[in-house]
Parts: sequence; structure tokens; C-alpha cells
Amino acid sequence: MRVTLYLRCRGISSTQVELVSTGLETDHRGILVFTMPEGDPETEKAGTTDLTAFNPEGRIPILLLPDGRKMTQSGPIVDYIEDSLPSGTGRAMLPKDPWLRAETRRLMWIVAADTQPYQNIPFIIQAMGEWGMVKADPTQHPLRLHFIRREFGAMENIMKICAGRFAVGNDITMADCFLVPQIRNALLAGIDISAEFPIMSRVWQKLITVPEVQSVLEAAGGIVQPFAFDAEKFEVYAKTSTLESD
Ligand SMILES: N[C@@H](CCC(=O)N[C@@H](CS)C(=O)NCC(=O)O)C(=O)O
Repeated sequence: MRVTLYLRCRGISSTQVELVSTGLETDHRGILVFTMPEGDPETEKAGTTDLTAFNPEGRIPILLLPDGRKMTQSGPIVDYIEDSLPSGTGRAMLPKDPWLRAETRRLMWIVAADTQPYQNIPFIIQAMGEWGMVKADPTQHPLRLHFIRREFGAMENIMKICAGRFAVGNDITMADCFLVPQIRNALLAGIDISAEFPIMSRVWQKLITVPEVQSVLEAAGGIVQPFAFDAEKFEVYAKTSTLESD
């Protein structure tokens, strides 16, 4: 979603960067596993739907270039696209001022490196099933709530200084593209961002009026992340799992 928001807000057309949805399966734990879509020409070329043929980490997003090169990680992907575009065209997604560019990237890194990995639901499911972590609804697990609140608190303090109508200043930036999915994820966890993080909440209220953001959110199932895991499989896995892991 970070990359999709960037593409849409930057005004990049589907002839420049085509978005391809992954296939989806659940594993024995009930965790979603992304695969390359059946029937896609790139899947056919690779001869497998296994995502690790495209990204050794087995994660999305993946940027595939016409010459076959593949880039992963949302930050490097948006940086690469941004650096490849003729400058001065379309909506700028990074401030001109070097300090504010650093502020933008600071927020992006806090989301991508310090928030998302620690509140990741597949990780929480595995930790409950295999490593004896306290059991709770994975979407509202205390570990998840702790790390979202810790990092949102930090971003709130940073945004006291750098936010305007958007996360950094008065124009939408890449930082907003990273914040939107993380806020939606916090809403799934039941966190009341208007009560706890008023500046972030003000920026969020503005973001959801931006037509490009609205259409990405609509296509992704709404303002609150509709996370799905296979609860039945998870129950069985959590009861019977041993220390064996994959
Ligand atoms: N740091 C990576 C995170 C990528 C990531 O965790 N993607 C999730 C989907 S939003 C994924 O592919 N999860 C599958 C898995 O963990 O196996 C980035 O910013 O691109």
C-alpha cells in the first residue's frame, strides 16, 4: 500500500508502473502467504508461484523491471522510481529543503523499520504458537499495541515540529504514504488515534480527503485494515504446535 499510494499520489500511470496483485494462501498456522498470481506471464516465466523466486525474503512489494531486475523494500522502490522520473514533473513527493527531506525519510523509516516489523500479525501468531508468547487476539495483542503506541508517540512528537496540513509541511509527501497503512493498521488494533495522537489524527483526517488516497483505501477494503487470518487453522496450530518451525 505504501508504494501504491506513492504511485497514485505522484501521478504515475499504469502504463509507467503496472500494479499486479499477488496470489494468496494460508499456511498451516493460518498465516497469509503471498504468492505470484497463477497465470501471470512472469509467474509462467519463472515456472513457480513461490514468491522467493522474485524476492529472497518472500515478501511484497517487488518492483520488476523490463530487463528482469527486481527491487524489493518499499523505501528503495519509491526512491528508485522517484530518481528515475524526469525532475520537475508531476506532484513532488519530497520537500525541496534537505532537512525536511530528512524529516520525511525519518518518518518513513520509523514506520518501515521500527513500527511495522514489531506489530506484524504473522510474527505475533508464530510467537504465540511456537515460542510461548502470551496468547491474545493477534490483531490486538499487547505486544502489537505496545509497539504501535511507542512509535506513534515518537512520531507525534516529531510531527509537532514538522507537520503542517500533512506529515511534513503542507504538501503530501512519501512520509504520508508510509503513515496511511500504519494508521489503518492501528485502527484495526482498536487504537483511538484522535484521543491519543491528535496531530497524527489531524493529518489522517486531511489525508482521507485526498482523492488518490481515498481510492487506494477503497480498493483495499476501507479505512480500517480488514486483516484476515484463518482463525480455525490458528486454533489447531496453537494447541498442537511444538518447537518445530519453518
Ligand atoms: N520492510 C519491508 C516489509 C515488507 C513486508 O513485510 N510485507 C508484507 C506484506 S505488507 C509481507 O510480504 N509479508 C509476508 C511475510 O512476512 O511472509 C518493506 O518495507 O517493503
